Amino acid sequence: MRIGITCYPTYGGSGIVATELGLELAQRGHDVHFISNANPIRLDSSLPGIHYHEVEVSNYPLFQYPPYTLALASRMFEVAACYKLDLVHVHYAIPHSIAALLAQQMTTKRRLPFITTLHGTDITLVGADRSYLPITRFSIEKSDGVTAVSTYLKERTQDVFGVTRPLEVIPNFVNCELYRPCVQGTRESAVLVHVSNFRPVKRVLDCIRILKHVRRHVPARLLMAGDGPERGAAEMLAEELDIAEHVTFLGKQDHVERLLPTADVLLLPSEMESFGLAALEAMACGVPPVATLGGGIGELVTHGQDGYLEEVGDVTSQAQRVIEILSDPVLHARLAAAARRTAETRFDSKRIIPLYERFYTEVCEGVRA
Ligand code: GMT
Repeated sequence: MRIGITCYPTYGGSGIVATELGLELAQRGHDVHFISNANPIRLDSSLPGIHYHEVEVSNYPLFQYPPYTLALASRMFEVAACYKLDLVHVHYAIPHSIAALLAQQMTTKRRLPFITTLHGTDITLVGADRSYLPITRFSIEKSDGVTAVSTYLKERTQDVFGVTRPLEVIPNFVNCELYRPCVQGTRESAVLVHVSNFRPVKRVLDCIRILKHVRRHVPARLLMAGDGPERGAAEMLAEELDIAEHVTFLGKQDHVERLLPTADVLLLPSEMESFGLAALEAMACGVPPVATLGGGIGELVTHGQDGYLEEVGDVTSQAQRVIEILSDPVLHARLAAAARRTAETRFDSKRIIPLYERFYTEVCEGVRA
């Protein structure tokens, strides 16, 4: 098939999922055209079957806000026409879904179906903002197919927007050949890792507080991978709690598959995760997550079996779980093996990509609406 993919090209779960999906589809013989305002991170557009089309947004002084959605719709329309795309698949509803709807309406000579994949904050935060709610609901209703990355997100979408149209759950995936455990050498201290875009919803300050608790019982250090608005506050807190020398802020990382296997535990203390891709990537590397209850993460992590889930904000309980894991090598090995097994048996890209392929075929045949 010839597939157009639009996503946010920056660091963030939806862009990563879209990019990995495109790369996997290209490997399976599809022709994949990324349409975005920058080359998505993790995308090597020189690979066979991968194409990248940049969206230029003119910044005419009259425009207080450059009309990106219109530029994107125009580019989608052009790419769809020139490369005879069979469908357009947009990741993150706002504003990509509306741009795809415009491109579809501009394509008058044939049918150009589009699929919207809902990722999380497009529904839970941004989509539920009064100013975006009607247009997000409209674009969901007008999509030829809609997928959500968890059952939780599907149900939130139904509740928040009152949509009755079918929503398909296709969970996120991980390439278990790329993300895999590595043999640990002996170390002086245990390694905790956190990977995110450091937005308030991630509660990165809790990672620092957890480390403070943990270090009262076990020597440990914390690797903070990523960047974003809360990084400065996290750096300050590490100083205030007198543990700055045990926290390393790595900034944005292009190869988390090399970083994750070096850790013992992943911290994911988020306010809410519709799925929790960072947890899945860690699990594939045999790194058990200590994460928070609520959202869709319970569809991935089974408490006590392949990781732990505690209440949001309860840093004492989260730290206690970390201490348990780090103090008991047998427990750690059991959780690590189970985490890897979960990734392999339920979320490996080999299992999930065919679900997208089948969905594409059904949408193109008009079976889904
Ligand atoms: O809000 C973010 O953290 C970024 C966001 C995105 O769309 O880039 O992440 C969401 O999508 C990921 C991929 O599907 C999910 O794994 C994350 O759980 C989800 N984030 C939230 O729900 C907060």
